[in-house]
Amino acid sequence: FKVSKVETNPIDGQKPGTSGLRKKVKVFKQPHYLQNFVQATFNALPANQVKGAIIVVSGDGRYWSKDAIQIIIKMAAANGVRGVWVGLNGLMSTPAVSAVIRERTGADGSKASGAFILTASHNPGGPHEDFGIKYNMENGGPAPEGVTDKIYQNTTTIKEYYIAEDFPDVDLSTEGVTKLGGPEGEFDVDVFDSANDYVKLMKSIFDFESIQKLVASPKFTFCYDALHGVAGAYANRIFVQELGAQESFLINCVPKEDFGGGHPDPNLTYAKELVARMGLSKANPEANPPEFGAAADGDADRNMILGKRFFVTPSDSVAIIAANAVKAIPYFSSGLKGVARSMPTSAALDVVAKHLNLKFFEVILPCMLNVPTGWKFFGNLMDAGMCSVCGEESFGTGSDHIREKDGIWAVLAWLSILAYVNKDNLGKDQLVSVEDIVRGHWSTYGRHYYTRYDYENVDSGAAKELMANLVNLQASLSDVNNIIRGIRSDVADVVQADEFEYKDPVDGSISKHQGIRYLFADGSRLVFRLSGTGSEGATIRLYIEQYEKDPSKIGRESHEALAPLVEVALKLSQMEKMTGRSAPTVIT
Ligand code: VG1
Ligand code: CO
Repeated sequence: FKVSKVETNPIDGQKPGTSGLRKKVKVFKQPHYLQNFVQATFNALPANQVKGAIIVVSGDGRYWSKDAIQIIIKMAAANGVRGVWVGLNGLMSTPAVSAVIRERTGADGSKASGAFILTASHNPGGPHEDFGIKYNMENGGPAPEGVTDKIYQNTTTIKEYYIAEDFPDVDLSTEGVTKLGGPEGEFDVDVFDSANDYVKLMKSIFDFESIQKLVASPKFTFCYDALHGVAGAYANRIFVQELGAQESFLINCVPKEDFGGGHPDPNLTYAKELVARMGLSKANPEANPPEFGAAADGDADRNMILGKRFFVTPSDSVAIIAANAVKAIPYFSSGLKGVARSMPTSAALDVVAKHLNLKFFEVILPCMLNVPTGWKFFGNLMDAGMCSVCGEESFGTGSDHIREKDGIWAVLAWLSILAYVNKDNLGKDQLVSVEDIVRGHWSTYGRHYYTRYDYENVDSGAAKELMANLVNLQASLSDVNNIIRGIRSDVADVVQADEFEYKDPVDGSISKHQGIRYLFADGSRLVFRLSGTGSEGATIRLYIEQYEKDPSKIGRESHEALAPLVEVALKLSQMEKMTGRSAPTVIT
């Protein structure tokens, strides 16, 4: 076949956000739109990661993925790539892509040097919804800012792209290698089921036998909701075939291009069916909920963990995993290298890190770091051997087994903890529940009351103004405290107010304006950020946190405990006046 050089012009707005370029499908379908971005990426990479290299192309299966995969294969061939690895039916979860880059070896011993991941994660899919693309590097993690900046620069100057137009479409529904001669010699497309690679990796981390014993106990019931995302392509294999769960424990586990019309975001608002099954819906009370529930987002890197009538905040989840990892998960048995969380994530993990250092397990070089949101910031720490377990309040949890957050890994981590604490209990009447584990954790470490308010699709101008006002206010702490006194008398004083700035301890790079922080004398916190993953308007995120050490006060309802801080946050930011919103779109 022949290579066509197609003339093109730069298209505005191709700057990748927190996790790649995410736009409406109709934007991606514009002539040259995807092609410009893909060529800009090839041009941004070192030549040896393109010419003669193997790249992975796959995604969460959302609408338009298959067309995009065929286009990228043709462009890869034309740019001198030697082979493309594609998940069966174009499906691969984001964590599986990371695992495949790091672990998979081709028939001839080759390794992949990077991946195009086609996902808009937790954003809805379908002809009128979102599509997305991001590039992951050789370490299996998202391209660092240096590379995404270069990609963006290239999109602003691009004049031509290369494509093998007469290259036949590849059948993505059959496993196997298609050998086709490329312009530069060999060119193969390898279609394979990444569940094999992923299961192999999970088995090297967790004790599947102990989880099987838990799952086999008739008292242990479970519900896993893939929200019709790509997690469904792994769920049956892992939970049913490997661990022996009943098929009826899985819901919405058939991947769909439009996620069944839903919003594939694993939280209490969007994972409605699971929330009802777990007995957490007031309108729809369930008489006998399962012991354990979990959900994933579209690309399966996020997770929500639930117990019977009980919600585990993601900030608590990572703290509890870290506190139990050494004894419950073989991969960590020799200790944690360090733990990290994103800045808006609660400090529950910090408290665990301090304890681990003092008395709990033998820990090698424990360190605790706060990073900006976006998984790429964790990758550097992991590559440098500084971090074993990390998490974000946004339902992201993971470890250094790969360089992405990992939804199914988090579920297996919780199953491992449940299996560990119940190992002598399986014959008894009552299992130690998820709720018991969390309450036990609070009584040891104290509780971080935590909530996040999201205002989605707010007018961009209004959102920017709200943020600018909050920054201006930070100039005088005494003014801030006067305003707060006028709102409520029962909150502590603000002792520090700033914009979060992160200096990467590994490469020294500095990321500024990573969130507006108000820190209170009692450890409470308000954080305001604008989302970098939306595709329309602006999304304001408000994070509210309060630490309670007194064991007699850790059992309150979260919204009651946080009411004073919520009121302060809304009035201080003039949320309703500036955005016209009297309530957030989503509360988590
Ligand atoms: C959100 C989350 C952030 C996460 C990012 C990518 O970003 O807040 O914690 O890293 O999504 O997750 P933002 O900028 O919208 O707040 V995913 O599952 O969308 O790759
Ligand atoms: Co995701």
